[in-house]
Amino acid sequence: MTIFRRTFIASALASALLAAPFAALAQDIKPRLIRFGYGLVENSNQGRAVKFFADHVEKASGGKMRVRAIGAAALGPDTQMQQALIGGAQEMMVGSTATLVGITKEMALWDTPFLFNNAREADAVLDGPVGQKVMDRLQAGGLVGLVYWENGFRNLTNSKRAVQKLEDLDGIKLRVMQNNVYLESFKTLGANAVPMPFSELFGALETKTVDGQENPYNTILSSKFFEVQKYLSITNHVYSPWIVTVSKKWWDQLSKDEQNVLMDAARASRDFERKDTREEAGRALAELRAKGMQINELPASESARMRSKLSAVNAGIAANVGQELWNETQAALAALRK
Ligand code: TK8
Repeated sequence: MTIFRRTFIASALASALLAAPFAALAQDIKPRLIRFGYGLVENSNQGRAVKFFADHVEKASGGKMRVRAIGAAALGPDTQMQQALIGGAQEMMVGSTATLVGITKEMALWDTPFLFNNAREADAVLDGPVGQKVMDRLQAGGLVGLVYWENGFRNLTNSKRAVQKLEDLDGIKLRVMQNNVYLESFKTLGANAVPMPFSELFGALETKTVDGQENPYNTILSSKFFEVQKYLSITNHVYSPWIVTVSKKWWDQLSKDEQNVLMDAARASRDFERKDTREEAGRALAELRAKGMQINELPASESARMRSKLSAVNAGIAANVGQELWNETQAALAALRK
């Protein structure tokens, strides 16, 4: 027998011995199922980005990790999904940072009116050390934050009248996210602010339980708010991020490789989502006009009044998130504006 043959037999024997238990094992290893919940409809910037993430994960893991994307708040509104993640009953979600303040008070930083002047500033701060610091605080609450996506600059819609000046908001019943900064901000502006989960919003607008709401153009379009709202007033009063989160309970059970697959896919989805969202926002306004919405831009003088009135909430936010974090954010912005 040649050396070659002997080695061949030995290795064939070894594989035969190994193959039996391995085959049994392979059958036991079902793909890891990731239930990924979100609030908007499938045909939205949020839905498209979740789909992108899902495809990326399946490809990168060779099918060993599967993402089941569940949109339209079918797993419940943001706050309910957050609790499911913390308890380990759901693996992932994407939602507004604003609804996370009950878990991580520092998230209120992103609710600061007029914090960012443009998307470049938002990307730099959210993806930089300040954004990371705020995201890391989620871990103490049982969540792992992966990346920020763009929800976008928010604008006002309502069924009563065009908002041309601050006084036009008087008495308008305006749905806001379940978040104190939003509540205070719109009370300060004279509206009758009503906190409500996003999943109830369309119905509330339709039945006139509320007169208006505020969200980026993309959402006004994808959620068909144009069907129940006549006026759109361009205010850009705050930049709103979304954040992709994972159940920490579940994350801690993953291998380093599996965690890396999710992190890489999250980063790729962030780039995809921001590009897609910005492209859509660019044409959404024209589409909303074509759908019959009456659109007005707030005159510069009123915009300035709005800004100065809203600055009254800043001290409260700084105290709440911590003066040090507030100062760090302002310093980062000052550096970007130099
Ligand atoms: C979608 C929400 C939405 C947010 C809101 O689940 O609640 O108004 O802007 O994007 O997170």
